[in-house]
Amino acid sequence: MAIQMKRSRGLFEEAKRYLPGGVSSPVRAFTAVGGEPIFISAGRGSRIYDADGNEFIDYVLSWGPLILGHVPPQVVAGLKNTLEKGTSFGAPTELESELAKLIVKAMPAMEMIRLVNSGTEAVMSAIRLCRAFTHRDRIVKFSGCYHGHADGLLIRGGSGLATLGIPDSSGIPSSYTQNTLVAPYNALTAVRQIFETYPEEIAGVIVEPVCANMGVVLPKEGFLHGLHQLTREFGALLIFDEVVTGFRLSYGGAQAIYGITPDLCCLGKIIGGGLPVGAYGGKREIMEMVAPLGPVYQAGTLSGNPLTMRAGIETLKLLGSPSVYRNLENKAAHLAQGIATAAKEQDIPVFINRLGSMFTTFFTSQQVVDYETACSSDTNLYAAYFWQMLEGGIYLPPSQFEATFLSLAHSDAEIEATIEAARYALSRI
Ligand code: HOZ
Repeated sequence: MAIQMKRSRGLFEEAKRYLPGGVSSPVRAFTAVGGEPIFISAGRGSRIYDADGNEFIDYVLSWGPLILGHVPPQVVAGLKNTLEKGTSFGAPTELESELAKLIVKAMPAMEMIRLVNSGTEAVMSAIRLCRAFTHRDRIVKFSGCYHGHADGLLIRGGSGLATLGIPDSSGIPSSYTQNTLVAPYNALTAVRQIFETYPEEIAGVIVEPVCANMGVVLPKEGFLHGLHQLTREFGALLIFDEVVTGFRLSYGGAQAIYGITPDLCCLGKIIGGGLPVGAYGGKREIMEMVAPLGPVYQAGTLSGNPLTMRAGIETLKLLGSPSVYRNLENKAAHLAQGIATAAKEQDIPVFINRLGSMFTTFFTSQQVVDYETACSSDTNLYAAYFWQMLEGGIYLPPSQFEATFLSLAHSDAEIEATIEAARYALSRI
């Protein structure tokens, strides 16, 4: 039975008249899976409801921030209370320190933080700071790692670029990217070669410690430690982009799991509890270079606004107990195993990369360890799977190169229903 999409289609036609591609962010247009997007009208717990009245179990969760599910009561109550007192002052409030304190306590690498409005802004500012601190210009990034859409980083960046098959964005002067050096993810030897070519010119290495934006790809043993060592050896900084993984993989993020202290770290998503947010932070001596203390300028009218701060504080408070992450781990492990078994039953080769509550089902028989192997996936098969799952009431990311997320609101019964839906979907593609 086909889901109803009449109203969504009408809304999409209307949206396309005013918004490029009808969307505010490219992957939402469903280009990679064909067809047209559903328009969401509401969310509650693990569920979303679209404009045609269809109901789905949501595994996108606003691309990661909603680890508690939609409209968690404590966050909503906090937001209502704060809303009545004013939404933005462009002046300091107590809430900023309260959120900062929670973050600094959870991630000791961040001795001080600066709050911004998106992950893109956090990364862009961290790179500026990294260059100022080291008095060097070159940055190393990895193909398939996405660090937002700042000019200098849109080279072989995963996520929407991978989804749409765009290697580098147009509109960026080559002078903006000439200092960006790209290595394959998980390839330590290539990174050493780059350092040996430019021994005194590399300001820093930026990495998603666990990739979420070429689909989920895990670091090989020793890769992150190797990066840490190389940056020590050559006097560069190590920047972890934990916009997705911070407070997602564990309360202390990927850095706590792998036992690495980056020099700078970028956050977003979960720390805003579903409202627009970003943050960058690191060692005190580095952060003290940020204006007004130091010469690195960065500012924002809505940065640290009370609503976002309140949503972030309430969210982090609810994530404080280790049982939260055990619970997420158990559910996600069961779901990923269920999908793997269903695929095996149908003789469909899939490779599932998972850590904690995020995973990707790659339609490939290869092990996915980097962007190249991620690209070995059969994206047509993924698209067919996506639509079958949607028909079955399951909303997955509309791209092979994104992560599937779970929340605390997903019940065991919903996980079972999802496995059942996957079994049926895989038998039909
Ligand atoms: N490519 C983004 C997530 N990795 C999608 C953001 C969005 O469309 O909201």
